[in-house]
Amino acid sequence: MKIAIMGAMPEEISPILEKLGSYKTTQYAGNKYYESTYRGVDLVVAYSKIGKVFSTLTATTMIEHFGADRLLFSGVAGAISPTLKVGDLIVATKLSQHDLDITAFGHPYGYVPEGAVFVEADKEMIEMSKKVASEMGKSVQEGIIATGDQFVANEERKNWIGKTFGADALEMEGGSVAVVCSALNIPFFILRAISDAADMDASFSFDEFLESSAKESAEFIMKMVQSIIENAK
Ligand code: 3QA
Repeated sequence: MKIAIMGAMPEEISPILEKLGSYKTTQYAGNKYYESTYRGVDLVVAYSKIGKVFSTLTATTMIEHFGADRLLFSGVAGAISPTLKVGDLIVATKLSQHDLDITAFGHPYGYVPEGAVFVEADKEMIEMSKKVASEMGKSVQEGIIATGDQFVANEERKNWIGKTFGADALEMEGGSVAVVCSALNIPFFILRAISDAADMDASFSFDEFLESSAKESAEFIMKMVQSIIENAK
């Protein structure tokens, strides 16, 4: 077993690296990859840089180059659902690309031929996250995450994404990581802690809460990793 843990920004993985303590660093394709063992299991950790393209590269690299056989994403997101507040955790049930648009040909938003509007995350790990949450005394919402190459700081755009995809939160990497993992048959789990509400105050809220929310997410991800390892024994 080799578990990949990825984020998009340094802030999203630094709490994980701190927890690991020691690791081996490898430079590959313009990113740094950190390899370590945790409770006897191999891990590879990295941040991709922001957006769908960089996250695609990193997810693919973790699987194809480093040999990861499952992938967990930890990071922050903008809330769409009014029930999600700063610091709250959301587990993605399925993900879509909100900026993928060939609707001129009569296709729905987020769809291209031979693709799918939604990619579903691994059901076992979602199930497991409920147990982990209750053990931690935390509440975790499940929901749909929409991904696109935009930092959304606009109520109208956010509402459109919510309505069009039934999405509860939005970010810039989950949908592309989902496509990679699904194509390569790698079970994946995408967790985000809310940093902002994707509205006109989003950039200020993001700056204020990136670190604390990223930490919330990372802490939960490490408990998930522990649980995965326990389960495999
Ligand atoms: C935003 C990060 C990107 O990796 C996606 C955060 C939180 N709130 C969001 C929102 N819209 C879209 N995505 C998000 N992540 C990068 S821009 C800031 C870069 O600062 C999730 C996310 N409202 C760099 C300093 O100049």
